[in-house]
Amino acid sequence: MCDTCGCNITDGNRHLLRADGSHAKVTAVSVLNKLLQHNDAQAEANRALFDRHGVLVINLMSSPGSGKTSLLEATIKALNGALRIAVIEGDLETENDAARIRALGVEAHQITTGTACHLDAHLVANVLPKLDLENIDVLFIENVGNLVCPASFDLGHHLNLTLLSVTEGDDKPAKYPVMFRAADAMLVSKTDLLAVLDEFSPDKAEDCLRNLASNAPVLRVSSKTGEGMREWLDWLNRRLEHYRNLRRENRSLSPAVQSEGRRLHGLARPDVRFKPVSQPETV
Ligand SMILES: Nc1nc2c(ncn2[C@@H]2O[C@H](COP(=O)(O)OP(=O)(O)OP(=O)(O)O)[C@@H](O)[C@H]2O)c(=O)[nH]1
Ligand SMILES: [Zn+2]
Ligand SMILES: [Zn+2]
Repeated sequence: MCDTCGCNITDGNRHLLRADGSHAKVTAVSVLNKLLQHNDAQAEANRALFDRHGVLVINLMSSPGSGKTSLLEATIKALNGALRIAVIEGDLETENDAARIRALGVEAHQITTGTACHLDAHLVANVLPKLDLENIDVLFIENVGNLVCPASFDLGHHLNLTLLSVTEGDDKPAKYPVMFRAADAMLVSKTDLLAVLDEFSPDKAEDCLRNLASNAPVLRVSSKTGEGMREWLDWLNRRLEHYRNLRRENRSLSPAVQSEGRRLHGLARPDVRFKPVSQPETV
């Protein structure tokens, strides 16, 4: 899919393909492989920066319209200043989501990806100079609405949060295992609609997740009614405490970046022989 649609090349990493020719004389697949190596190196640099400032970074992923921005709005309101939050928003087009967050008095920066259906580490790095990391406890990165690609790209974050709204069907973890296997927690969102969507079974959704050998917690939340917000905030606070304890020992957290998703991007097909690649340039 993405190796043919070209979504691996973003405004963040396009410069890596330019005139010096370093990536110009290789096959399309090995170009993509090199871009992924650059992405991983940039992600490590991003994470090291977050760790220096003690900022816990959470990547929010789900299909379009599952309620990511609404969850962030409800979270900001419920926290009522108890944690210092900042948000990076990823969408193909528009500043709408960042504007919604800013309306609540919270710093938000929008990345518009144009055609790319996921964020990458370079796109995130481009906005980091705008953030006052020393005065942020938790940075949420709302990824582009897409149930496949975002799980394949390390942004330098620490945790993955995957939303599944009750309007999407309870079999989504089975159909999109790449995304759900990556989740450090799965949020079943829009639970207020369960009253009219009796075909959605939260238990079945959880069974589908367990069938992926995941033991990630499953939280049920409605941003509209506030149901489940306490459990969600408890999870968030526990993860922040855990992260801070790790940082005291100079350790950190790494997300589960999905190699299967890379295969979907044509980067690790067993039938493809990669040319040797040099180490990424300094990032
Ligand atoms: N009933 C109900 N509707 C919700 C809830 N959360 C979000 N919605 C609605 O779902 C729609 C999409 O919500 P968003 O928060 O914009 O979803 P998103 O995942 O950020 O969307 P993209 O950024 O476009 O992928 C909006 O009309 C919201 O009002 C909820 O808990 N209950
Ligand atoms: Zn959104
Ligand atoms: Zn993609």
